[in-house]
Amino acid sequence: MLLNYSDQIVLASSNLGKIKEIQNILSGHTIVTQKSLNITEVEETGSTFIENAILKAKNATLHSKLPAIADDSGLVIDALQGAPGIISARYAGEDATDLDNLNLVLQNMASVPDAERTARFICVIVLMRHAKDPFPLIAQASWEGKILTSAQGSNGFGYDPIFWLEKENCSSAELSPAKKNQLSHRAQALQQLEKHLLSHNL
Ligand code: ITT
Repeated sequence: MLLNYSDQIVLASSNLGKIKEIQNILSGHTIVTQKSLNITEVEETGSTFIENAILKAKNATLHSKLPAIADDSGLVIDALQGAPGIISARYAGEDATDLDNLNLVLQNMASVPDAERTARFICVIVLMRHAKDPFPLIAQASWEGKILTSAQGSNGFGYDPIFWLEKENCSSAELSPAKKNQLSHRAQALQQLEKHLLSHNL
């Protein structure tokens, strides 16, 4: 099945921060959200980013009969043995806010020295053309940083205020949205996806 730039693609996400970034980065495509099609979220029962991204994309393409893109992402912190990882969105509990999650990371990192505060954002993007697509397009990327000892900056979402970027000398919440959309894990994964689309002639 061919995927043309004019085709609608469903975005299998309910996270407004992600939706805004993905719509900006994929501005050449026609993106509709799963919410606008009344598609309910699927439970993220996988134990890896890739499994959860496939679950989300499959659910959205099944119910919309349109190609679907999903993003499963999170923060992986070395000193916390990879936590919050795949449960980044619900680290402090099922109904936790971004602020609750961020504060729990700060608390759990309180005694960790600077040199051991290394971390990365991970993003896995999956595009499925239909629910039985045997060859989903998959792109994954990471973005290296360090965990700050207190929040700074107000752009972005999630853990951006505590994610320090050595090269940029600021937190990812202090980057402009345009700059974050050039550098981030999500930006890198979506650039790869565009390359896959071109190289597979899709
Ligand atoms: P959907 O499944 O509906 O897309 P979600 O928020 O539940 O939304 P995930 O399960 O992929 O999505 O969890 C991603 C979490 O990781 C997100 O809620 C943030 O806490 C964090 N995260 C991912 N990308 C981020 C970014 O660019 N900046 C800050 N935090 C990010």
